[in-house]
Amino acid sequence: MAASSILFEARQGVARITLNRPEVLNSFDAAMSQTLQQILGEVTRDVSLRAVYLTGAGRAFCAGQDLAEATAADSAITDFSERVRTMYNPLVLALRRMPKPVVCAVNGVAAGAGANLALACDIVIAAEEASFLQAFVKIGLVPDTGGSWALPRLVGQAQAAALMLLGEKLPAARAAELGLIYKVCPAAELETTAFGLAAQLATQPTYALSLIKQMLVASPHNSLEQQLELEAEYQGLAGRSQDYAEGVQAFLEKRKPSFIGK
Ligand code: T3D
Repeated sequence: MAASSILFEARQGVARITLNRPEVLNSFDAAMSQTLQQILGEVTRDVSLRAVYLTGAGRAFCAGQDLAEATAADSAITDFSERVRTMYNPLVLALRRMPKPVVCAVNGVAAGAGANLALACDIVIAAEEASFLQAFVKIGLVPDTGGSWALPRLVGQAQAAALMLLGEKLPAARAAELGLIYKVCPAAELETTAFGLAAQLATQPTYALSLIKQMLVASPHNSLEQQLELEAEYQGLAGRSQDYAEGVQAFLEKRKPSFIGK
């Protein structure tokens, strides 16, 4: 396993994952994608890890596909559809289906698949210097890694169209104004702010958080009636959880709840 292209550490109940190919702005080669897929699978199954923190090493978050690998004569994958299906789609699905919150700390430029990987996370906090770039069109490609799904939902058709068709660099502050990301903070505070949030989330009722994630994904497709029914169903599930029993008991006893994530 090319362990060094992805750094992993478990700390305070948080899976701390760092994209680590800073010399190529953490762009993805096939091995890095495979390693990240494997780690996300392990994190999904490990109940002791109750939140995920994703960031990049060096000055960038991620510059998308490694274009040197994509064009190498000896590249293992030559078909672009196959590359998207094997390298990127599984990452998006793993993040969206992760039964625990994922906080993304965008430390620098996030381009192409790198931008859309960030948008597949639940809460995105970016450094003031960071930017988001739907770089695909600049090299004659189309958005992938879920960008054409996430962008219209996050910022509406008009802004999504401009971002995807023009491929212009969007500064982090503007991304926050548009509602593309949660918020921006000074670079020096990014790690403390974003990791702090992940650590806090790791103490919360994880099962309810996982249901909330599913409600958010279902909401844009559902009618009001369908969403009301989903809320009723999930409230039934959450109401049978140990964390609900603890949350109510703690409220009545006027103390802080101690959630176990079940
Ligand atoms: O099968 C398929 O390929 C389909 C899948 C597609 C998924 C995609 O993600 S397609 C989009 C791929 N990404 C891009 O097109 C972005 C390319 N990079 C850039 O446009 C710029 O690097 C940035 C805007 C991200 C940052 O610009 P800047 O000026 O801050 O940095 P730089 O000087 O361009 O890059 C620094 C180094 O990183 C440089 O190497 P060097 O000269 O120092 O040896 C550059 O070549 C390298 N680098 C940056 N991005 C990539 C990369 N190397 C390989 N692949 C990259 N994507």
